[in-house]
Amino acid sequence: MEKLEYLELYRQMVVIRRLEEKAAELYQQGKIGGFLHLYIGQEGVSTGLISARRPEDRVITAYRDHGVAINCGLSARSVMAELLGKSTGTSKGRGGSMHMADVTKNFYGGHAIVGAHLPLAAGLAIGDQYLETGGVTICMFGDGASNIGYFHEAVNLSKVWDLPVLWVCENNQYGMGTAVERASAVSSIQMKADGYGIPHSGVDGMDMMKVREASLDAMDYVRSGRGPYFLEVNTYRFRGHSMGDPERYRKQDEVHHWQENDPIAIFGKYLKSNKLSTNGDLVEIEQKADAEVQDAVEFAESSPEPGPETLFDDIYADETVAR
Ligand SMILES: Cc1ncc(C[n+]2csc(CCOP(=O)(O)OP(=O)(O)O)c2C)c(N)n1
Ligand SMILES: [Mg+2]
Repeated sequence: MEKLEYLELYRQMVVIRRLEEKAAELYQQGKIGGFLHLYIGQEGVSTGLISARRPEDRVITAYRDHGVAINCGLSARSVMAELLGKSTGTSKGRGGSMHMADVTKNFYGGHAIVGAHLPLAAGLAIGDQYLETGGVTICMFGDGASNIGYFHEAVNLSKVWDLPVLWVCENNQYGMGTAVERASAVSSIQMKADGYGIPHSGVDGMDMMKVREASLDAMDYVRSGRGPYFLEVNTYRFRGHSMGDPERYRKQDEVHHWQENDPIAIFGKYLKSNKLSTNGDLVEIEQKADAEVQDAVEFAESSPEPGPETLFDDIYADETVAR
């Protein structure tokens, strides 16, 4: 990578962090409705992973999706407007936090039902295999999703048909308030791939560069036509499952231990020790990120809500568009 590409990845991580800190504030002010699941602490996962994709590769994820949206190239403005339910949002204000999406950027959302998007990922991959586009589908999901039937159906068929899909489990140690070992027969989630004959590996998700390297290798494997690959990324969410989680299931010492391995700080240190940036460069990026987020809030707050006349839009596909 060139120096500017490294700095761009730092920028993405900081924008995600600042955008979500702001979203938490707006939620507390009652400006965001519904659920709000923050990605804070996990930014290194999607940033490293999506830096390894080519434009033809598709991305699909669960409801902890704001960061993934930013990494896929959706603007801070459109993400913030969606959070506020405004018509200028990525899903015209109809989806909210859990339903960011933009197919023009090959980002297929944003899915609220745990595990339900894994069969959709297999479907996207069948399309690419059939049309020989060379595209790979990157499917991100949580540790909790690996206990769901959909997971097993989709992962199994992906190997039966050798689909071009990269399964990425973000093991953040908990599914809501339940620790992995209380819900999963194996706490190393990647072992589940053995049951379906799919090669797998694990990587430290707090180190964005390690995630990027592991993702580049995994994407090469899938792109070569050898079928699916399974990557487990070990990570941690610094905040509760969603806003209002009293977090009685984990100790503050544990949270602090992980916070000491902040993915943004780790990457900042990497940039400086490899002489890819100075402290001044990083401060400048952080200030620009603050300004970008502030602009996104102003844009979202001044945008209109979806009009009642649009209530029945987007319920059925337009036949002419679908073809
Ligand atoms: C089928 C289904 N069952 C239960 C829920 C409620 N639920 C929402 S999030 C969640 C935990 C999922 O944990 P994980 O997959 O590890 O993702 P994380 O929140 O840690 O990112 C549950 C059980 C749901 N949304 N869908
Ligand atoms: Mg989890």
